[in-house]
Amino acid sequence: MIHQCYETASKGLSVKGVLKVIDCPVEELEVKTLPEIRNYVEILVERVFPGLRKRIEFDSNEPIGYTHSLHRFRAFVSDDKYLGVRIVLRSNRLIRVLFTVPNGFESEPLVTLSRYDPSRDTVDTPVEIERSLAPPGQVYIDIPVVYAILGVPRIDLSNWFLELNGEVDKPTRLTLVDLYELGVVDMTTSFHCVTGWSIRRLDFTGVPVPRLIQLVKPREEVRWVYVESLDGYTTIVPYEDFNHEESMIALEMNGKPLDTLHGYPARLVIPRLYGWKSAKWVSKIVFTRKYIDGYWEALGYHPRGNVMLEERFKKS
Ligand SMILES: Nc1nc2c(c(=O)[nH]1)N[C@H]1C(S)=C(S)[C@@H](COP(=O)(O)O)O[C@H]1N2
Ligand SMILES: [Mo]
Repeated sequence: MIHQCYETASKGLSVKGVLKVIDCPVEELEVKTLPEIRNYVEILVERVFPGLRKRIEFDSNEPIGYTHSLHRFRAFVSDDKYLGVRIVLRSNRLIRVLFTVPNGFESEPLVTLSRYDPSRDTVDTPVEIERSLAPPGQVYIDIPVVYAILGVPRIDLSNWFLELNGEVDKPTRLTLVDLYELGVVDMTTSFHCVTGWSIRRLDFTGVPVPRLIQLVKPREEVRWVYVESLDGYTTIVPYEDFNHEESMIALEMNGKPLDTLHGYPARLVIPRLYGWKSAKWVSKIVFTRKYIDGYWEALGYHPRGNVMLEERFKKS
């Protein structure tokens, strides 16, 4: 059922009281009903954290595209302390379980911990968005859903910079004026959230990423781009997808400066990857050879997230 797990963490998750995440691929189990899933939660908690006194409570569930669903439970170890349990299903197969371990939680998992290797999950050649059709498992809606998992940060423009550093020849710090002076372009694109909604057309104005790349000159070894936002949100993007002609640091949406809710003063827009890679209120971009989980990647979401390949969750 479970052979190995990964231990991971992310700074945004720690803000939410999560010390670490134990992420375990599960050899496919067939499930038909929520009570069955709940039974498996008991078995899986016992497998990974044996002997903990526990009471399992259902929290919530939701579809992720047409093919996947996410089911959240709580495994109480005392009256008020619980492990978060996230179950990922593909159709009627239970394929992954993640335990969110809260601060101050004492027990260690009794499983082999290995190192997650993102290269195994990114062997497929990236596929571009097909403009005429909705991507697999997505439905078009009219108005983007606003997400701010760590809240909407307060912005003080006199103190705001976009920092670009890491394994680069020219670490750089740009103000909003500097970004405009680099030259902005207009782009109309579709946008796709991993939960299954898409927007057919959004008009963005911003700096194409390749222009920033020319400026900072990442070294040859760079493979990943780790993005940090003012709210503490983080995500990771393959360098190849980041340095793509359609990727931009957007400053305007639909002809106006970005709304605060949509990431003012600057957000990333990478149309061919799921929306969680398009970090809002972006403040720092780090070029690195090393893979690091961001907020959602630490919760089992895919290192790349190519929309046409339906890379919703990690596979290995
Ligand atoms: N800082 C930050 N950026 C974020 C998020 C977030 O919660 N915080 N949510 C992501 C997700 S999951 C999606 S789908 C898009 C949604 O963009 P919107 O809120 O502008 O519609 O923002 C992404 N960028
Ligand atoms: Mo999303």
